[in-house]
Amino acid sequence: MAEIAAQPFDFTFLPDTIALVVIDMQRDFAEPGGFGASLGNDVSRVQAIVPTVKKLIEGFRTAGLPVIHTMECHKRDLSDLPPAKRNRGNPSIRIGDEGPMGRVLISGEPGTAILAELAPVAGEIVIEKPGKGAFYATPFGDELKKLGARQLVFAGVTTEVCVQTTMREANDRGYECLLAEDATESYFPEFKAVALAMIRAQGAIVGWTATTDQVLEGLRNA
Ligand code: C5J
Repeated sequence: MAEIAAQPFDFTFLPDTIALVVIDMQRDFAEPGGFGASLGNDVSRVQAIVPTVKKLIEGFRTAGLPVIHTMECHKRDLSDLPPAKRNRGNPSIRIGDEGPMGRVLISGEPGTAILAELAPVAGEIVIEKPGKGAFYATPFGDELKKLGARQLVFAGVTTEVCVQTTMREANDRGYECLLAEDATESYFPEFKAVALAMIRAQGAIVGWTATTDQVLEGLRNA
């Protein structure tokens, strides 16, 4: 067993069964004119973590370990977009509408793409998901089983929405989950802080947290 120095205590893993899951590092959440900005959010907070997410991805690639990317998006005919999701809130443009980067959060549109700096390389799994959690209505669970993954390191956005939802779903399915604290971000700093605290509370009730450097050091020592 190898270890990553983490909170609330060290995270143990087998080098053969660990994978990185990068949640929704899409232009729509990180760039002006996208879905995140349309809800009134400051997207510069998401842009700021890009170099750290890149470093984490490169560490997994260098170690020959799997990297899985998720994208929140919907079919062109909106058949997987419940009206309750489309009509929620008061965005300046709604999911499926034409925006400055194409149709908002629609599969294949420019704004839906993963940021160029973090783009998947050949062979990496990309999961398109219509919900906040990556297991709902996707092949994510089957892909994890095929990989034989048991421990998952998480990065991406936003901490308290898609990242936390997916971590909780994974935790309930028996995966041991660690969130890279500096490779995740929220539009609301206070929500990020509370989400990290919730995850590791009560003896890692949802999972562990560690910095990207701690994760990479654990991989190097494995
Ligand atoms: C949101 C996400 N916040 N990826 N999506 O709508 O967290």
